[in-house]
Amino acid sequence: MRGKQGGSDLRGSAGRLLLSLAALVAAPGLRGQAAEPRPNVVLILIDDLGYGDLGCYGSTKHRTPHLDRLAAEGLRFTDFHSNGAVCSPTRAALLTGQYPQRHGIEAAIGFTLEEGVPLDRTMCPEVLAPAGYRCGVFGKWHLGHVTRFGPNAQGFHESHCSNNNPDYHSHVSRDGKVDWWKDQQLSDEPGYLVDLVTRHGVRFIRENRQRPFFLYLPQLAVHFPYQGPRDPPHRTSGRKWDGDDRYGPLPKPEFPRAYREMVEAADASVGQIVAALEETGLRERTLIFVCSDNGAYSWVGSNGGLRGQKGDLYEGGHRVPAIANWRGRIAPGRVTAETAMTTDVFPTLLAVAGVAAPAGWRSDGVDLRGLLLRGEALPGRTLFWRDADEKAVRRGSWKLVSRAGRRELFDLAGDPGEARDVATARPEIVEQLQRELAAWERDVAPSGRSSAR
Ligand SMILES: [Ca+2]
Repeated sequence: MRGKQGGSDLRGSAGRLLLSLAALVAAPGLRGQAAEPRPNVVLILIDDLGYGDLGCYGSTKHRTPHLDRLAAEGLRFTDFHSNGAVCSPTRAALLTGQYPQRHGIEAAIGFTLEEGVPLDRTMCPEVLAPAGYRCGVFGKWHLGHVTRFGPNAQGFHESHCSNNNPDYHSHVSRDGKVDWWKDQQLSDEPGYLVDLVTRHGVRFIRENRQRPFFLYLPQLAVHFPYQGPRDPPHRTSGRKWDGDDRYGPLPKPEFPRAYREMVEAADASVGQIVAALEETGLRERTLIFVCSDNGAYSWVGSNGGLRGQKGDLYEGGHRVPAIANWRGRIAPGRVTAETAMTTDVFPTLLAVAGVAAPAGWRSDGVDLRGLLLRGEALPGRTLFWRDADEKAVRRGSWKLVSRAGRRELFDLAGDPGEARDVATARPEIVEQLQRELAAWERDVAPSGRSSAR
């Protein structure tokens, strides 16, 4: 068929007519493409935000009108998962579209200069930039020390970032050093860190209104130290802040108050970013995606009744809020129970941008565009989490949690709180998930360690 109808057979008047018709059909599309620039992407990651921390996810403690509105005017996920239960693995998955284990990142990265996502791995901006995107990141990097594994070395054109979670006012990290870097060079500036992230984000939007951009805003809030905008600075340079003093200057009973102010500051930041998109006329040309990198610590935040907290492979550690908003493209008022993960973000951005995946690169995630734009169901698949000896596998509503030498099986459809272990009753499902886990571990392990880290 292909040979018969191919170009070499399009001879004579009939062939010319066919070519003319083809040109007529193609022309509006080509003109449309030329007239319409590629869409922008604003990716906002809120640090340690729990499943129950936003109004639109049931919080009665925090006022989050901007995120609630973004959800009401877009798509809200009820079954979205971070790849890790702590910061770095999820961030690695978000920007590479692959399981963090492939990059040797399974735990939170410390202050060592030797650990980070290897520079030879492909991150979103390295694919978007050649397609004409201006790429900026402002906030918490935490994918390796920025002087060695920083965002500019991974394709971002500009960055102003921390390695870790510095004091919100003094910008001193737990290692006793100022931690605020512009383009991988130490460059401190005064201000509450949540506001600095917003300020850089707004400036970036205004400066790049004439061309497509990818703006990644990994907010420092709501990770400790617990400091609202009006709380005092705490950490000073030259000593470590690794004991209980790492949580900030406040007595423990005041943590929830500061935490609320931080959630609300992150929400206000989202409001300002959206306002900047409105002001520049880019709202209809911009996909906004918001999610968290892991669950909340339950002594300050809420995981919405899920079991466990940050650091756990129960749902409270990795089921997180996620909101997609794109005025005119994503229908308002939708809620989806489709199961998605941070590895899905990269392939989704490529699809939205109309940019081909690089040769030889394969994502562990799926493109969510059909779900976002048309409400299409996602393909069935098995998802995996691992933090050293703690592991979890999810297929459909079944979830196997393996920890401390014990395997528990939960049916999340009727038991989202993982209260009833049915491993004994359903050994065949335990066996099947265990087999898939073993195969996944064999798959990710060999390339997970790099000598060039
Ligand atoms: Ca985190």
